[in-house]
Amino acid sequence: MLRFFTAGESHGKGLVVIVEGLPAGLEITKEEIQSELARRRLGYGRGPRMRFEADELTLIAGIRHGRTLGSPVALEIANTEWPKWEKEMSPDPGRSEKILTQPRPGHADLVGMQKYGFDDARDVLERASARETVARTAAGSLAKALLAKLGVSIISHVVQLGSVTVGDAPRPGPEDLEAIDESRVRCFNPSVEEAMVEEIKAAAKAGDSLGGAAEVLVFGTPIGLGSHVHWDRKLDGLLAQGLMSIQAIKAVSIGEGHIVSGLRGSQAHDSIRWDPETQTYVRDTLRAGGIEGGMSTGGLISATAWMKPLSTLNRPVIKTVDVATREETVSFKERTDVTAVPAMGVVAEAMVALVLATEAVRKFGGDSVAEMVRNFESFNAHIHETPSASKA
Ligand code: EPS
Repeated sequence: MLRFFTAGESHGKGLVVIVEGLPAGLEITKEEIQSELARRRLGYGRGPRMRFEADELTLIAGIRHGRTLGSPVALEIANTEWPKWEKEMSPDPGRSEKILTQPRPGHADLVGMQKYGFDDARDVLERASARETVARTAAGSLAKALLAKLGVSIISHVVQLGSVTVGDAPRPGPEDLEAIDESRVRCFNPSVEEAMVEEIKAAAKAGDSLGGAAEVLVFGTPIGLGSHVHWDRKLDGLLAQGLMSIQAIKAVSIGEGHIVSGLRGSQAHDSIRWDPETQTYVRDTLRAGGIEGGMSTGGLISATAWMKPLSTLNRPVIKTVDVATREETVSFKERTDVTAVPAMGVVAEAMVALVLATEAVRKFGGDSVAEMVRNFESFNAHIHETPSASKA
């Protein structure tokens, strides 16, 4: 079984991630992981911290001479800002001189303080922070490398930023990722890119924040990841959980799930045809997003995640209460991003990769990548024998 754990606070010494269950012999380099971390920093509208905080990566365990050993992989991403925070975030006994008693609405602050019995919101917000997505992105790069061995590639693009959407613009293909990453908002439709940037500029001027949505597309998914047999094995459910767990995500749709619910059944499904040329079953539409009955159909997977506008604003206007006095106040001003939607797409790719790699390991198994690929090829060689209609 493939699983991963992250640890680390936003202004702590660093983040660590352990990925367990990767087969042996997977080629991976520090540069590959580092380049995914760099992609997560993209996007117009990020705060000043993106300029001065470097994601300093160290491969700690599980990789030797550029290949996984089959043992747990441990990675560390140091916070280069640590010297400034060493006293405030010290693990040694003591107490902060700057207790935060004004929980910011929309964050984990208040309920986290109540649940864990803290009087300092920093005890909650440090771990709730989306800085943790650095560790997920690093883990996701390993999952992507494994999936690539099965011919799978994953991209994302921003489909909404604030009130600007891409509309019916054509979907990008795997070869378009570079162009998407070059866009200031990671949007594939150049005609709306400027409007998105303008909306970010206007929100920044007003000290406000913006949400939006990114679609993740998966090309070349094997048939049959996930299962219909149990609620917690359904691939759409697993993807929804993975995406919803990203900080500030409030809605997830698989394929056109958010649209087809308003249509008639005759308009809401993907018809199936046999393609003699490729010797595969094909669905020409993407309404189910490549997943039927909780299993991947082998077609393009589409999953979209919607992010709320970040709740930390540069203009403190949202009402809250000082928990020390119970007096009304406004949410304190913390340096923040205007929007993180372009970066969220990269994190969403990582979560989708981790879910799919977990299911691929479950289905094809194998202690080495070579064994896993053999199992995968064997499954593929027989896939269209059942049902045997094509032979009739
Ligand atoms: C974050 C708030 C900001 C972001 C941070 C996530 O941090 P700060 O208030 O220290 O500037 O910059 O994101 C990252 C550091 C990162 O690497 O993504 C939050 O509260 O979630």
